[in-house]
Amino acid sequence: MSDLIQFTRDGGIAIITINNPPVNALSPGVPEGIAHAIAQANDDDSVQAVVLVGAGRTFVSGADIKEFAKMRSGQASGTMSFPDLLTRIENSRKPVVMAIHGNALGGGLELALAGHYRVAAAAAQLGQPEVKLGLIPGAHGTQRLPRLAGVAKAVAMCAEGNPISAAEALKFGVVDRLIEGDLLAGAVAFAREIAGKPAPRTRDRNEKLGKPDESSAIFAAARGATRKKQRGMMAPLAAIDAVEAATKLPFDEGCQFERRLFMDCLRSDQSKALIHVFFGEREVGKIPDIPKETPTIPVNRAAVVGAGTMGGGIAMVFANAGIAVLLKEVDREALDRGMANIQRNYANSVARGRFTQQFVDERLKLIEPALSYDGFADADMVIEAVFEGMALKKQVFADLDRFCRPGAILASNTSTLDIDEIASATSRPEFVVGTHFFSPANVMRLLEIVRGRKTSKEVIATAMQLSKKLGKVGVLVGNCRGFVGNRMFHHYVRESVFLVEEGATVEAVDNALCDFGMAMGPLAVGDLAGLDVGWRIRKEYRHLEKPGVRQAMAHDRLCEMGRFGQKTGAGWYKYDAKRQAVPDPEVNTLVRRWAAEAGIPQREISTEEIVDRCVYAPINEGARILEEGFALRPVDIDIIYINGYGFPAYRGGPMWYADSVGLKKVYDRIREFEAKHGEIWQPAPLLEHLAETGKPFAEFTREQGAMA
Ligand code: 3H9
Repeated sequence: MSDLIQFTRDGGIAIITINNPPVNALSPGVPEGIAHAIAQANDDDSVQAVVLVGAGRTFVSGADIKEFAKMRSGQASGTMSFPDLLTRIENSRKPVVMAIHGNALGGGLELALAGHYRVAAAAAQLGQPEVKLGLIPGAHGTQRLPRLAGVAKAVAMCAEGNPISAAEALKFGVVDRLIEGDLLAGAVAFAREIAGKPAPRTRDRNEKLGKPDESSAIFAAARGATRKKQRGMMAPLAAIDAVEAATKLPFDEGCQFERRLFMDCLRSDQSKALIHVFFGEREVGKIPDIPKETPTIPVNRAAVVGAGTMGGGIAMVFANAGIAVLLKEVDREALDRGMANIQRNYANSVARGRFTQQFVDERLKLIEPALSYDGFADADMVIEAVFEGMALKKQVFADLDRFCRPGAILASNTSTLDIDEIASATSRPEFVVGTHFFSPANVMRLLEIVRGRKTSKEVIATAMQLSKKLGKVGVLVGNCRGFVGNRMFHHYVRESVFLVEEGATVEAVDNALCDFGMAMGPLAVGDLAGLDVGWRIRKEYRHLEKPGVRQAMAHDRLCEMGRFGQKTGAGWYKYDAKRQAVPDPEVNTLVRRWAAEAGIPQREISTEEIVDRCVYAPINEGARILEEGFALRPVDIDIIYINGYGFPAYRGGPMWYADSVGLKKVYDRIREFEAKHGEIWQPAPLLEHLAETGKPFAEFTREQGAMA
């Protein structure tokens, strides 16, 4: 028996333990080891039943995702196919009880479904998350799950990819019993109960499949919801097709159908991109000069300065993670308004079923409103979220330096300002760091962690660790204007406005980018965030603009008219009382007039040009950021843009997307734009170099840079 699989006995019960840390993935050797152990149990007359369990913190979290590249090229390293193992388990003469704790995900759940019985610890999670990797269950999951859970539940689990709790799994018949206390002891006791009785094979349990016609409404509704909620993704639709096949085809034919779809998905660009994102989200947590063992500072109490939209959202993020937080404002009216916003946000979450009232009541107790710095001395970390102006921020940091205890982390939520200059207002720049949350802070997953020149490694390690606790993806960035995300986004917005000024309609620009897969069009995003925000920043930095270089102007003109976006009922679009966008022909007319005054020639603009300009402009800037060292790796940029700016994960992020288009092609197109539109399109030297040498961003490695 290999080290990956252990075979032990408890009287007449054989116990097979999978031991492949950290998550017991089905790496090469695991299926072979299980098959060998099942054969051993069947060969031994004294074995009455088998329990299969995971060692460590989990059952099995799925196929080994690192193996997929080999599988794609037909060079899988294992000697046994996983689906074949499942058939052997199902055909075992000795009944097999799957004992689940931690996660049974993907291939892990498929393994469990092939057993004759399943028992689970109360905290276990079960799911088919393959669609999140651009795949579908590839080892009979779409065929066995509906036989246990029913068609509707199986469709939801396979197409949406979200796990269910053990209690829900029990309710839907995926699990036969919940075990309190010691799982293995409970599973062995269960195995003794069922030993010697006829063991049900999941493949034979057809009662819940119903008649094909009965389920057609379920499949139609699932396809409709998928096209809306997972726009542009192919795997969820394939998953629905595969579950539908379970209702129409005999088991083995259904499995073959599933396999074909699985392989199609595995070879797709979407799956390659989503797997890149999966590993990328873990990679960004690894900072080359800050090892895992770096000590961190415990954060048990926090404080937030500023109870505006961002400050209130940040306070909620801490409260949601169970961390008590003080929320300070300068006057009673602003504080009350901030607390009322928080209460309204929580009430909406209860109404939408995201949180229970009890959860919300407990969270609200953790947020303590404050009008002074009293109590700040007890905070382990303070996040400043005041108005975006350097003078004010420096004043706040000077105050924090006086009121906070030595060793407390002082963080700024600035989205553009120089973190070193902010830190210079304190006597402890090594404890100052940028924590750039994205709006709405309690929803958006991204947290840009800005490394100042003097920020200590302990403070960075703490911020990275804390981001996980807060449910965020923390990405370390260097201290440049706009950091990584906003620095790139600036180029994206600029192009979208230029395109409108050159003759594209507002709707044409937004639709083109939505069709590309962006969560929203750039102009609609401007309306949501408030056009005045960028306007104010542009005014602050006007002195840095290079004379003679074209600047986008239409959004500033709209602001001059008081059209700030959703909050004023009009921006690029008009908004009704429910903040639904309605196209406003007047805007297109106004822009035509402003363009004529500015002498900008008007023309027909293709969808292709809209997408290329809006996507390649931030990619070009991303290349500069990478070369200058303000992002550690291309994947850091991808994770930022996906989680903070709505870039479609199934395209892998902007840098991955550029690689998939081919950097030479991207470079040539940028050169075309440069010839037409001038120096703002000058290719980044790194892009030029890679295009000329035929290399992708993915092969870029840094020897030095701003954060090295
Ligand atoms: C599938 O099963 C297809 C089937 O239908 C069969 C087809 C034939 N493989 O996330 P963490 C690594 S598709 C390889 O930080 P957590 C991860 O990269 C698969 N590696 O821990 C990390 O490595 P490192 C369906 C994996 O506690 C380390 O383990 N399954 C895998 O926050 C720790 O991971 C899924 O999609 C894997 N399957 O979260 C589940 N999983 O330390 C994917 C993890 O070097 N996994 N690693 O950075 C997860 O969702 C989370 O990892 C999990 C644990 C919730 C399990």
